[in-house]
Amino acid sequence: MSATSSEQTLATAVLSGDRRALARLITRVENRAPDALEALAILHSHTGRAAIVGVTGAPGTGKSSLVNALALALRRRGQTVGIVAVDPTSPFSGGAVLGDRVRMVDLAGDSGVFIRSMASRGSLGGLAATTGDVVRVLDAAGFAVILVETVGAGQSEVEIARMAHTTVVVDAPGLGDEVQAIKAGILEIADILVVNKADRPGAQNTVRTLRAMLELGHRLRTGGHHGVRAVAAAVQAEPVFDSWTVPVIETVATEHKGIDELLAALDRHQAHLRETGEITDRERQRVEAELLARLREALLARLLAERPPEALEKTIQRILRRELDPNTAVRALLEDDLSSPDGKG
Ligand SMILES: Nc1nc2c(ncn2[C@@H]2O[C@H](COP(=O)(O)OP(=O)(O)OP(=O)(O)O)[C@@H](O)[C@H]2O)c(=O)[nH]1
Ligand SMILES: [Mg+2]
Repeated sequence: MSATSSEQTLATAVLSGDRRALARLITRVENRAPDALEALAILHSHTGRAAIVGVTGAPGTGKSSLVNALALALRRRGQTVGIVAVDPTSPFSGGAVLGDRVRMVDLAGDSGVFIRSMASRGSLGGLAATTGDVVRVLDAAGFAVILVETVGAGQSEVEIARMAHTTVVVDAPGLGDEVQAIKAGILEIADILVVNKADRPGAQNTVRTLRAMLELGHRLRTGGHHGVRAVAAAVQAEPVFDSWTVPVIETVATEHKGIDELLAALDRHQAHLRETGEITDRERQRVEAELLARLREALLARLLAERPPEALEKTIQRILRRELDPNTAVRALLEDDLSSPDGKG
């Protein structure tokens, strides 16, 4: 049997709902097994039906607890749920010790739920690309909702959050100062803001701060006090994006409080995306970003494979010795012309 036909068999099994085949294929996708690409190619035409929801936020805010509670609520409505939890790599994520981190045990044994934890360390070929492929497999496998949990710190995590149709940013009261910077970076990608741990002191403060930040962001986007014409121009330029008001929802994930409200907000946002046509824009942006990222990666890999293995290190050394400047080095590497004494042809 050729590799192609065994991958075809695996893809067909995934499409027919075979959970073991699904787990096996995802492992191959994670390992970037070359023949997994065959299966992904087959599955692609079966994707596009799932609602993809990103859940992101600072370490320990309660993302996993929320995902767990949301998944249970979705199951109660009869929807199937795929969960991808991307384990943190960032130094910030030492926040919650491993034993303290929520395991999604409530969902174990339910065949309508599939949970996958992905180790972000040492992920070959880029974490965002791999997560994108895992989500694609779950989409093709027919899960109605796919929840993707990432710690909202670092470029690739933000990139992952952007793959979602709806991005939920989770905050909580009583976080340390180091977390404020993380928050600033991810607030702007929020479609829905959640203040979890609303049972803790200071929750109302967090809600007020977030509302103020949202209000400020909104005013900056729409031109604010710069006069009617500026506002009109901004509204004209971006009529769709500003028609959604980001809600701030309080939850106590561990007690399943506020989950119905969160679910209602998710439904509203999905409806908004469809009614305004923004879903098409988002998907186009997503495809473009993904294509460019993969192309960049492939071109770089091809270029480096075509050059002698020491070319890169030699170039670095020459730049360090001030014999070569980075711009000239790039041109020389592209033209495969590093042999000439002045580093240029
Ligand atoms: N008091 C209170 N504790 C909560 C709530 N939600 C989660 N927790 C606790 O907060 C801790 C961290 O929760 P997780 O759900 O693991 O948080 P997380 O954001 O997924 O954490 P990382 O994935 O490590 O970034 C756990 O001990 C939870 O039991 C809540 O609403 N109220
Ligand atoms: Mg977690």
